[in-house]
Amino acid sequence: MRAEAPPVVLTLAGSDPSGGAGIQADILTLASLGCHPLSVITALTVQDSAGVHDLMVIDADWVNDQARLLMEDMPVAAFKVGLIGSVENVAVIAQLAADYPDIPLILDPVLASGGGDAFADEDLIGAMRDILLPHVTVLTPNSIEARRLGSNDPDEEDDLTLDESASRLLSLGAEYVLLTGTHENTTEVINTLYSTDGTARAQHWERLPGSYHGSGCTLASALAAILACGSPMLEAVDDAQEYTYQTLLNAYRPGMGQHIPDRMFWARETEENEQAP
Ligand code: PXL
Repeated sequence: MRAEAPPVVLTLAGSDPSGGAGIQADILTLASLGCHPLSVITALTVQDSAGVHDLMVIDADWVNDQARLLMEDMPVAAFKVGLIGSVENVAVIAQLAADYPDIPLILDPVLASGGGDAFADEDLIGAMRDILLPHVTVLTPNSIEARRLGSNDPDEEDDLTLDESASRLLSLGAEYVLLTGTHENTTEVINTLYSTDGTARAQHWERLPGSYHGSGCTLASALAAILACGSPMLEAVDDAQEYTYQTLLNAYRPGMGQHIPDRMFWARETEENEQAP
């Protein structure tokens, strides 16, 4: 028996039975990076690697009960939040975060599936803005999510620069914003970490040719895992991006839809490690 348990990370997210995104992506990522994953399901989807067919949101009392029981049992080192599903679930998660203010919370603001199906309406987005963002340690929006969350006026949204969106998200209460640039029209993918001290740190990544399912869930979970393991913020942001990039380089296509990042790339047999003594 091992004396010490690995760091425990609690993810609250939706189920993607295809194993590409959602809580399944979180569990794989957290385990791959050496953490013990706790998983509270906020919603079920009917989905394959090509797209989402249906969504059933879990009752907020059930979300609360799942999380609260675990919090009494185990010391949680980080929270990761993905698809939330309802205003009531936002309130449950905000109260959980308020009751455990020392636990870092990484929020991937999932507003739509990769295929564009809506996962959040204006009320839900408003609740995230007003009651959840004040508890967020790192928000990890893509550029579309950053513009939507950063503006409550759809006419203004398209004109909003990424710097302005990020600065609004910081002023709404997020401590850091790691804004990913996959959807922008740039040769390389530019991810930028904005922080409340006014700094912005951009990192450039090779733009890979495929279409991937679950890269955002992977990045946010990797960040939660690496922070839970004790890395300081800037190092954790570097390492989470590097890990995600490796999962995309090793992505595979098990079905007829998108590629799935290989969160366990290091555990696959390659010719190299087969030959190792
Ligand atoms: O990738 C965003 C995402 C998050 N969570 C669930 C999803 C998806 C995308 O389809 O289904 C449950």
